[in-house]
Amino acid sequence: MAESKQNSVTTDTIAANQLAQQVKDETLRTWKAYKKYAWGHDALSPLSKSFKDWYAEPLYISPIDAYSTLHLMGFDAEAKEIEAYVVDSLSFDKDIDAKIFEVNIRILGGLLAMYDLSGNDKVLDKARDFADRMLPAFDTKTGIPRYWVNLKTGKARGDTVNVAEAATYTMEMGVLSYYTKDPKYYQAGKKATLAIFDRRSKIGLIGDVIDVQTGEWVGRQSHLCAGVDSYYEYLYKSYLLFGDPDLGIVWDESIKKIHQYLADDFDGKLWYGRSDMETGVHVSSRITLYDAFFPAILTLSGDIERAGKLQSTWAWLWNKYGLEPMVYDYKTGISTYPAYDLNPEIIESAYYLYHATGDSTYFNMNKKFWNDILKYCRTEVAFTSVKNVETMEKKDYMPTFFFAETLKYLYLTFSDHQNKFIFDDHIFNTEAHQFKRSHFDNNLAKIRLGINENQ
Ligand code: DMJ
Repeated sequence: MAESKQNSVTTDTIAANQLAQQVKDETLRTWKAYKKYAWGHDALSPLSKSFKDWYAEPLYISPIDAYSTLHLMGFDAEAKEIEAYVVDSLSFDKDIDAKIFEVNIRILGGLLAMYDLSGNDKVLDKARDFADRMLPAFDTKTGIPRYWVNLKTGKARGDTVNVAEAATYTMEMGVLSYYTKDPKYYQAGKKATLAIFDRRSKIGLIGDVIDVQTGEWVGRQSHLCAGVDSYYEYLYKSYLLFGDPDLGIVWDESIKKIHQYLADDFDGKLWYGRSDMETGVHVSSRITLYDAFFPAILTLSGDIERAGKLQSTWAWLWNKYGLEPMVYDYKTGISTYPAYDLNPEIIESAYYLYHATGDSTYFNMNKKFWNDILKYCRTEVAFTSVKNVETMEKKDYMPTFFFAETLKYLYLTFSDHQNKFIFDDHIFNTEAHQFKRSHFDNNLAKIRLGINENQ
């Protein structure tokens, strides 16, 4: 018996190593395609073997997103090449209006992880320069940033934002404050977060869309779906990383309300739907694949049982189609937006659960998800999004987060047994850029981030 167990462990280990190697090989193949067809631009168009930029001028988003994954996988030459380009050739002095939420999690988050991993002071200078260009957006009556900011002029516009766009800044801004010893960044991010929480209803729920000047709710549905998701994610993760008790209080209050008003047992499965923020009454069963981040946060906060139950709901949905639809109504069983854009969330949650429990169910989930991605999204040179998970018709676009998140979480799952990556010493931003917890001393954070426990 002992021998056969030994053999089976060995066989499992070999299989896991092979999967990890396969993800690495595919990452390198995809990176080479980006370099060949899209170098210097934001994203690869894998079918036309061309590129797409988000704005009139490129911001180099794919490489900045790819760096932390290439580094983690040991592709040192490729990572160094990105670092050198960022330091020597990349200027953010561009007359373009950038979406503040997206560039925060991808560019500022990516640059800060690059600094955390490389220790290159010039990278930190770039990150600070970029954040300084973002900060004018936070100059509003509420402290919630406007939607767009011009990177050259600082002129901001867009007074209506969703909650994720309003308040997903504490981690990047906190890391920057820690390293620059200037609290202004964290204070701006925290002010925006508290501005959302302070506008909760009598029963303690928040809405989903807000006016940054008046502070009035424009959308009054409460949920944790796309458009809100990372607000909750950053409450807990930033609390863990910096030890700010204010964020801990907001998280504790919020998570109770989420379970009380949004959880919905339907057809033998656990879902989290949409409720009216004033009454708590369920108003919609429309969910998005982004919501699959939630089992990961539940796992991180120690709620493994609930995380496992929810994760099995998400795996069921994936397996219903063979990939995951972007928008789905769990009561009608219909997807109103059936695209799959190579998103990472369900894979991220399976990774957290596998690491926390060692249960092979979660390893096998990610093996299945990876095999489906290989089957439906792999192209001659890279991977691409899918227009419709019912027909598997392909789009011609590879989002930058495929490098940052999806490939990384797959690799981490399959290489978890190698113990090379110390999960407990890391926190990922919402774009999966990793930061070492041991780099952030909570006592120093109090000073550098301006955290005042008596506030
Ligand atoms: C990523 O850009 C981030 O994870 C964001 O928070 C929402 N999800 C996308 C990828 O699906």
